[in-house]
Amino acid sequence: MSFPKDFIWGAATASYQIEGAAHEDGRGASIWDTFSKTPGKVENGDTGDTACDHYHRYAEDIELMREIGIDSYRLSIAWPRLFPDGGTTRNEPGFAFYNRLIDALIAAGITPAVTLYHWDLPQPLEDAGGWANRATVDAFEHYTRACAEAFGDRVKLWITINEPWCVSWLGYMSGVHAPGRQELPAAIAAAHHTALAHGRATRVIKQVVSDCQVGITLNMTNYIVPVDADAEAIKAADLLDAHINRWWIDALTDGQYPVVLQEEYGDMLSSVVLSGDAEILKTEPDFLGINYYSDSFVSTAREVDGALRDGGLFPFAERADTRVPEHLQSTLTDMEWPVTPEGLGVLAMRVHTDWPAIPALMITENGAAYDDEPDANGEVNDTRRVAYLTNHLASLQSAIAQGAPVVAYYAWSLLDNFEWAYGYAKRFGMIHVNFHTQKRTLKRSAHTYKQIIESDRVPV
Ligand code: IFM
Repeated sequence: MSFPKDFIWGAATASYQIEGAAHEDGRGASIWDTFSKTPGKVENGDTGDTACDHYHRYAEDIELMREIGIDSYRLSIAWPRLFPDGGTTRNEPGFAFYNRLIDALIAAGITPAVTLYHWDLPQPLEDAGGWANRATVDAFEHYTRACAEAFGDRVKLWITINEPWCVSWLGYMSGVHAPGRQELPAAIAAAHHTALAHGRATRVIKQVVSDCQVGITLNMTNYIVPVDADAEAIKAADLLDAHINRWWIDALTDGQYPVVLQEEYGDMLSSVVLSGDAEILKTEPDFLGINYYSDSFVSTAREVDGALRDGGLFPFAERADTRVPEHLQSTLTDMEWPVTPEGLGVLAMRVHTDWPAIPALMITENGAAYDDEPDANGEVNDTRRVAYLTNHLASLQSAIAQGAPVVAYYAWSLLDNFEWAYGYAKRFGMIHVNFHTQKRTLKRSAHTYKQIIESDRVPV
C-alpha cells in the first residue's frame, strides 16, 4: 500500500529549541529564557542560548532537509525576535531572518509550514499576566497580523498555536514548563485565552493571506482503561480525554467546551468566557494538526508511600493516574513514554469519526527520544527510532486506507534539540547534533525516511 500521491512528507522543529542566537539582532527575552536560567528548572542548567545555532546555520540545515527529501518544513517563529517588548514595536532584523529562512526553503523546493506560537512568549507579556491575561490575546492578534502581512505572500500553511494544553497546564498549573506558575485559575484562563487566540488569529490570517490553510496543533493521545476498569477509572479517563483531546477541538468546532469541564471548573471557567466569545471560538478549520507520541493508560489513584501519586497537583489526579502496563515497559523511549504505534491510526480514525467537520488532518509531530551516538565509523544506528518511525507510519497508512483524511506527516524532529525541561539530555532528532562542535550527522532513521519519501511506501 502506498501513501496518497500528494501526501506531504515533512519534519518539524521549534524556534527556541533550535535557533540559539538568543541575544542577537535585537531579539527580546522570552519566558523560556527566564525559566531556563532559573536554577533547578531545566536539567543540567541547559538553556536555548546556543541550541543548534540554526539562526546562523539554517542554510546548512536546509541542505540536509534537501538530502532527506522532505516536501515541507514546519518551523516556528520566535515572537520576541519580531516584537521584543511583546507590543507593537517592530524589530526589523527579526523579520529579515525569517524572510531569509523562508526564501531559502522555497528556493530549495521545500514548503514552509509556519507555527506562530511554539511557547516562546515575550517576557514582558508574561510580566503583565501572560496567557492568563486576556490582553495577551490582543497582542497575539497584532503579532499574527504582522506575520501574515510579512510572510503571507510565500507562506500558505499556518499553525496558530502548538499544544495549547502544554501552554496552559504545564505552564500555569504543574509549572514544569515556563513560566512555571502553579495556579489553577490561571491555567483555566490560559486554556480559554489560547482557544480564543486561535479563533482571532485564524480570521486575521484568512483576511490577509489568499489561498492559505490555517489550523491549530494539539497534543493528543488515546486513554486506555483496563478491560476490568471500574466506573471511577472510566470517569477519570473521560475527564482526562476532555482536558487533552476535546477542550480545543470542541471549542473550535462547536464554540463550547465539553460539558464535563464546564461542570468540573464551574465559575472558574465561566467567569473568563465573555459574551461573544463562543462566536470567536468557533472557526472553520482547514485542518487539525495532531502531535502524537504514545497512548496513555488510566487506572484509579494509588497511594505511594502514603501519598497520592502526582501530589494532587491536577484536580483529577486524585482520581486517576497513568500507569504503563507491564508488557509495554520494555519498550519505553528515553522519555519513558511507551511505544504504541497502533494508537496513531486509532487516533486519526477517532478524530475523523468524532469531528467530521474537520476536513483534513496533519500529523504535525511524531517521534521518539533515543540517545544513540555516532559509532566508530561516525554512523548513528538509531534502530529503535527506525522501528518507531516505520511502525507509526504503517499504522497511519492503515487509517488512511480506512478513510481518515490525513494529508501530511511531520517527523519530530529534524534535529536533536533543546527538549524543554530536559535540556539537551533527550535526543528526538533524525539528525544527530554534537552540541560542542555543532556537527550534524544524518542518523539511520533519516536515511530510512528518505527511502519512504522516495517510494511513498513504508518498508516491510
Ligand atoms: O519537543 C517537544 C515539542 O516542542 C512539542 N511536542 C512534544 C515534543 C517532544 O516532547
